[in-house]
Amino acid sequence: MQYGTFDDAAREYVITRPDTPRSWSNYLGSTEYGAIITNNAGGYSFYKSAAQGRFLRVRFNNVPVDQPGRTIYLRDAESGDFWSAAWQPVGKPLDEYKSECRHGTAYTVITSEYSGIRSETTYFVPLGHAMEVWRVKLTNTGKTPRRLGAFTYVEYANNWSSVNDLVNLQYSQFIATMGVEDGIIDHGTNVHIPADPDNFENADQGRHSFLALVGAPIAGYDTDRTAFLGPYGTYAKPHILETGRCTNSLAAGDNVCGVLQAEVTLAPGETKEFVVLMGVGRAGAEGKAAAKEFGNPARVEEELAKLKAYWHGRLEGLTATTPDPAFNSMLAMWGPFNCLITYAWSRAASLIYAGERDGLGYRDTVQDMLGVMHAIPSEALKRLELMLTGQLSTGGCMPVVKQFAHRPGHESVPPDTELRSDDGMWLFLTVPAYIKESGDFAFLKKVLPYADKGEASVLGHLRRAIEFNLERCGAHGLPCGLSADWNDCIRLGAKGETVMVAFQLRFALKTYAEICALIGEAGEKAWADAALARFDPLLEASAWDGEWYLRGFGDDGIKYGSAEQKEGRIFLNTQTWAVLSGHATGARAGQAMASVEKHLATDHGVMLCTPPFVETSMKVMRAVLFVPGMKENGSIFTHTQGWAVIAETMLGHGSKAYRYYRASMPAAWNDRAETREIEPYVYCQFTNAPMSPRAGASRVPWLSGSAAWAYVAGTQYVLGIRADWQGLVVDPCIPAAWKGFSATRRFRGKTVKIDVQNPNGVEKGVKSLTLNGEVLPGNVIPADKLKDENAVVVVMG
Ligand code: IFM
Repeated sequence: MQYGTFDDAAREYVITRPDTPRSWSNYLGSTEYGAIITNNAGGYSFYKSAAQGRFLRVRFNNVPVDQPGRTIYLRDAESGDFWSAAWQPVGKPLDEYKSECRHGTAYTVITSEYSGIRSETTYFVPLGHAMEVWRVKLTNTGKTPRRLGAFTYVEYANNWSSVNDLVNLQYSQFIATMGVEDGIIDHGTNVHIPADPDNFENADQGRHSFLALVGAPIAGYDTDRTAFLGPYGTYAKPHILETGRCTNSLAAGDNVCGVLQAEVTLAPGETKEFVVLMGVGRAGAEGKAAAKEFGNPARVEEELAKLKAYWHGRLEGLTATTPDPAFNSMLAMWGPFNCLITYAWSRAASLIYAGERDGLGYRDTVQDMLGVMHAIPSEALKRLELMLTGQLSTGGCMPVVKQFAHRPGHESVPPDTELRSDDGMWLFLTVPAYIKESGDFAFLKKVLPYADKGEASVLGHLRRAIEFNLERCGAHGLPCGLSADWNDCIRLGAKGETVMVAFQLRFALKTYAEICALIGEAGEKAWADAALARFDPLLEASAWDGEWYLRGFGDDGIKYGSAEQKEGRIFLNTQTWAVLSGHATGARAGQAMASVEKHLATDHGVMLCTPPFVETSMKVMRAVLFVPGMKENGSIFTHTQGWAVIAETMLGHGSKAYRYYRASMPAAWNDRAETREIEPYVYCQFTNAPMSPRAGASRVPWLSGSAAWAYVAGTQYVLGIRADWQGLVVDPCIPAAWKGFSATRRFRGKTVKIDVQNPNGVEKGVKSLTLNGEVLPGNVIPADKLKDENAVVVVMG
């Protein structure tokens, strides 16, 4: 079943049926002012942090999940009939009510047609502003004049701590104070204590937000939720919509809302527009200034155009057209947009991440940067530096770097048992990704503090990360798992060993040696080479199970991910990372990946492990906590799909790699959206595996490691366009049936247009590469040969 279509030219997803299986959301704003909006205008808004800067309430896991939101109620003054400008919350019958939602690049447009009135509401956050704009256009499509009431409804969080707002009611119900100044609503919390704008995390400060409506006469307001909804009213049937007139209630304590009532008269065929402005600050100051600035429709239009240009620019690091329209839709917008949003909000704000967590998880954040490096290398550099200062002088990493409170050089060191064995290993992907993208080798010499004490060059940080794991090995000489490796549900502790991190460590040593060779650090290279020479035989001796690689060893010697076991006999990650790390090559790599196909591949992608855990003790294998086939207990964990795809491309299997890629690609499920249930335009944390009663249903959309790895796998390994130390590599690995594809890549300030031809239907291999008419050897385009505009022709064969 299909609920919408991709409009690639506009970079929008167009939802034509509002009754989607779940609320399908989009992100507005920036890390200064964030907002989540759904296809029915549900969602919430926050200043800097969904956890500590919440001022618009959503009641998580509500029915439906996105309410309350940003509602505009419309009411016919003659008949008293009322509806909402998005299908919900009023929910008129769909044979009388038509709607369309266009989710775009940080804006959403919702149109409706009901009873001869067309509405179009555009929601966005102007660049550089801590406020959102709702531009509302109303058109009378009928033959008689109409008198309408338009009512905004937002429900405020009483406390800017989202948890306090929803849970600590004995406090938060008694701290809100509402006011109205010049027709602008002022929502105040703790208003008798001073603001402390330089100390964002100080919860004890007075704060305000405003709500204004400009462009139509205001007939009244309500700020008391009970006055508006009525004690037994609902969002679908508010008391005031039945009476037709606001009561000008000024709430103090209890629950507070923002209702502004505007009167709009429309002649047949006439269109009128007004603008609603909601943002951070006082009604009398920031509210008034916003109303003055945005009272003019041309100004609103100009800001919207600026916003689109800004985001489209961010998406243009790479554009491509392939024979697969679904892949094209992901490449045109949703793949890179998903990466940029995940990079911005980490795991802090969605309809699932409900604002209880803040801060940047180490491993997630370092991986998220991989998906945006080609688009925003200088921004990503700042984040990378922050994360390097989250590394401890022991080489381990703070599990979470608190971006509002992080104090490099002064953090206390958590015990080893709270550290993750993999955290520092991700730096060996992201530091090279930055240098390859920018050519900035000097970064390796930049000195940055450790989180607790001392400092080192970036190269020194990398060495320390390797040493951390080399110094913490178990009985087989492999790294200890500590509180988790990539898998949060595998707790191998200070003695049990992780084969996944063993492969990552191998990758780290190889990469470190490569970097040192490039910058002439011969001694360091020799150190890494020697460690690698000792490490490979250890892996060979202990990690191979016969047909695939083990997952790890418990401190009691139990082998996880072994054919000897009844549950969790084979895991995906150690097969893919054996190949990615360069440890498994040739027949051995082929055998490991053949086992993946035989035991783990499904129509939705490759399962994390099988069979799922039911009886295994949870001491180490905490996946047993989950329903079989969900999350770490054997689901199709989307984050890991990219690694399977990359491994297959490294083996030259273009058709199989793309089969895996497409299986978990959201757009490929657009015409079967009822199976996946979530947004068909974004990645998710996992899809239920066949053994789950919810097989095929996907969960935790938007924010996960999946976005970055899917983007890296699709663009850098399927299309094969990736930055390298000295230039841009073009090394496609595609389905034999593809006759070619074209792409444009921005690289170190230059534009490179690439035309890939595959006349003989091969899956991998570059026969010739021509740059601006000059035939070059191999598949690397040297950076120093690039002009401002370049034409590259690659013939596969
Ligand atoms: O790797 C983790 C990630 O850090 C958070 N979500 C789950 C993944 C697998 O456990």
